[in-house]
Amino acid sequence: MNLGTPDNSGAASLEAIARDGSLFKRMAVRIPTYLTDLRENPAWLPMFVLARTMAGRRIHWLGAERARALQDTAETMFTGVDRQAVVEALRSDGLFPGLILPQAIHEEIAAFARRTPCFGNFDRRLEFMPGEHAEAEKRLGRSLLSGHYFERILDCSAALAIQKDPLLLDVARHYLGGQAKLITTRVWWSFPTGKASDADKNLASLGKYHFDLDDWRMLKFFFYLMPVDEGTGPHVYVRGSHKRRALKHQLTLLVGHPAGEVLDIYGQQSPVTLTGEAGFGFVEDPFGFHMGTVPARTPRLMMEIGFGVSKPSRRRFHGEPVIR
Ligand SMILES: O=C(O)CCC(=O)C(=O)O
Repeated sequence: MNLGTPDNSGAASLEAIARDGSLFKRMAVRIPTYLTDLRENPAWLPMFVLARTMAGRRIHWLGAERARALQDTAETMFTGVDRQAVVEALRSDGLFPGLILPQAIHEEIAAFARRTPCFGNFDRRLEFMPGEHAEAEKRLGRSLLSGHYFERILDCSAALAIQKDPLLLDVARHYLGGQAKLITTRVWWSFPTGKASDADKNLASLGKYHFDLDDWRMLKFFFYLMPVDEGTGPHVYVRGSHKRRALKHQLTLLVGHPAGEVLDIYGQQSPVTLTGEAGFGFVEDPFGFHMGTVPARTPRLMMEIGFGVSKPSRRRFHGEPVIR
């Protein structure tokens, strides 16, 4: 057994302090949001602690109700998509990458986004027109990695049409259980910017594999509203990582982990980089590791419709953290 020399253990404790320091920095940006979540809904705490463990999740899944048939008999815009095939792909891979929006729908949302001011880095004080990103960075004196619409997106009828599409709720009920409900609707830009801070990347969920812990069970539908290639910050999902979890990824406060560590455990061949034309959509179980990437060349415009099983938070509905 190697107990280590005094020098070695000194170095090890320095390393541990540095690690804790960086852990604290990574968590610090989210702490105001966590405290507000706790104040708004005390049931958030047991979820936040236990939903990262496989045992806690399995117990919660036991309470999943049978999916009821939808009351809403409206036509879906996703013609030709078989709900059962989507649910089976979600169960096996955590991902189904085969949804396509009608052209009129994605064009209407993109036009709305181009003419509507958005909020930079989730901060309502940093308002700018998306077409004036470079000028806004100069005017505001800081890099702007993301631009969110928050509740403004509810003024766009095409966005509401996707949110209310019966296929999405039907998939959610058959995957998450009969309690499934809408918990998020958000549209945002990710911008190429050389100087984004780690805190901004962390808040925007860009550049680091992580899993989501906003509810016990969740499903997220994502849609690209403009074409996304390798230079547009594509989303990446680690196939299969939603149904198994290394102990070190259960017994940790952090949801984000380095790529090397994630891929060593869940498989070098597992990441799927999702590129596609305007209108391309996919649905994922966000307990699986995933991330957005920072656009290298072209801004990305994306929509998310999320489902969960607990009471939704009004603030989180549009993806808004608490910024200090
Ligand atoms: O911007 C992206 O592609 C990632 C979004 C994300 O990670 C999330 O919503 O949890």
